Amino acid sequence: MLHLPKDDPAIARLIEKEEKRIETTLDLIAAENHVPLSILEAMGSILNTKTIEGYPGNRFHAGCRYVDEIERLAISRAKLLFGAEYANVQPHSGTSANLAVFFSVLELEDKVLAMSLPHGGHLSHGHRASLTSKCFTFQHYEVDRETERIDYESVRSIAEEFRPKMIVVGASSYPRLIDYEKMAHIAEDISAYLFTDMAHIGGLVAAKVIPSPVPFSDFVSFTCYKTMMGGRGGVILCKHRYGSKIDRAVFPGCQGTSAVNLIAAKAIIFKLAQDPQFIEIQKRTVADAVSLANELAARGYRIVTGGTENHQVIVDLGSKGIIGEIGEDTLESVGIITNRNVIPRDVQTRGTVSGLRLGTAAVSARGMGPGEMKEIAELIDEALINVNRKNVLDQVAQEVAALCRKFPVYG
Ligand code: DSN
Repeated sequence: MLHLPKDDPAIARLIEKEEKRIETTLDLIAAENHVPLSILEAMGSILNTKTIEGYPGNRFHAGCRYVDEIERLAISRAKLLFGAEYANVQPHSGTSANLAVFFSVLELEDKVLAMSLPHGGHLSHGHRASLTSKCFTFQHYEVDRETERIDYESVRSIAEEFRPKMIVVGASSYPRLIDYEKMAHIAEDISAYLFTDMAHIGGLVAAKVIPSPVPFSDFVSFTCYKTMMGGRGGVILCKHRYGSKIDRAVFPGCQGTSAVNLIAAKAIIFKLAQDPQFIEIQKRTVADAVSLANELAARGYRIVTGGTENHQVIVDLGSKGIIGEIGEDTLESVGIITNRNVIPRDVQTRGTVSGLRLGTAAVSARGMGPGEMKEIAELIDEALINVNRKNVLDQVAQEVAALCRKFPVYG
């Protein structure tokens, strides 16, 4: 930073502290990742200047010659990477993308079926706190009580009775693969649109490490900063026949100008995602999650659904008599960054959060593998069984810092 320390020393100092925090802690937040430096360069570049209402070749402000090329590149690379017919790269976020999908083909109060939030769904899938629930009539499906996995027969029977105009599939806290083909059949049989929110798993899908929802869905949304390893912002993929509706729903429907610096970052990660190094990281992300789940299970932690097939490991801390908040705070105190998460069984004991959601995307991007997952599970366990023993927590913190030093984020 050349100029910020002079213009605003307070913010400059806080950025330096945040950089140090990132380097010296283990990021196990399932919705975060460490991005290539080229992404940071693009996001902080001169591209911040341009206002771009409209779409390439049809803007409301002059001077868009180069940014049109950038947006066209982002669109064509997104389509190529995911095998999609149409892409809109302007959404500011995953929730903005989801709003645009809803408003593209639904009328106010239309019926939508989506996954319940405590069972893994997302706020923007019709949670009562979200604008989406005020605009549309949502019903939610849940996971099976025993297996904690989607029960497709139950989804079918709710769908046949409720007759939604759209079915939403995809989750922010669900460690299992989803059978998109089955969901597509359910949607098709009641003439509903199928909309997949793959925000969390976009990078794994891009690398073909897990199955893609794109061939089976009318609409797919995702964000670029989770497994995708890119900058901020969302993307919508859809069948060609919905393209103009999606474009109108994004701009002018839900947004004004988009952010060219973020669109450039999206274009960059869609290029880098074709490199063997990206694919290797995505493979390692899933392998690391499986190792971490196994190592924690071996130490007596109940893993929601019994394991994982993506980057997430959802731990039921109730199996150790700990509430999620204590787990999150204790781990943060030793430099392991996680988030407490409501899990399906919490629905029976309202107000309790007994889950801890872990994600391996960032530690795998840092180069860590199965040996480190064993070490991380040991460190998590050591901290959580000693929540009130400061001397033990101090020792664990030192070991976390040593592990981080061996795997620098930016060297
Ligand atoms: N959707 C939120 C999460 O999963 O944590 C943030 O992206």
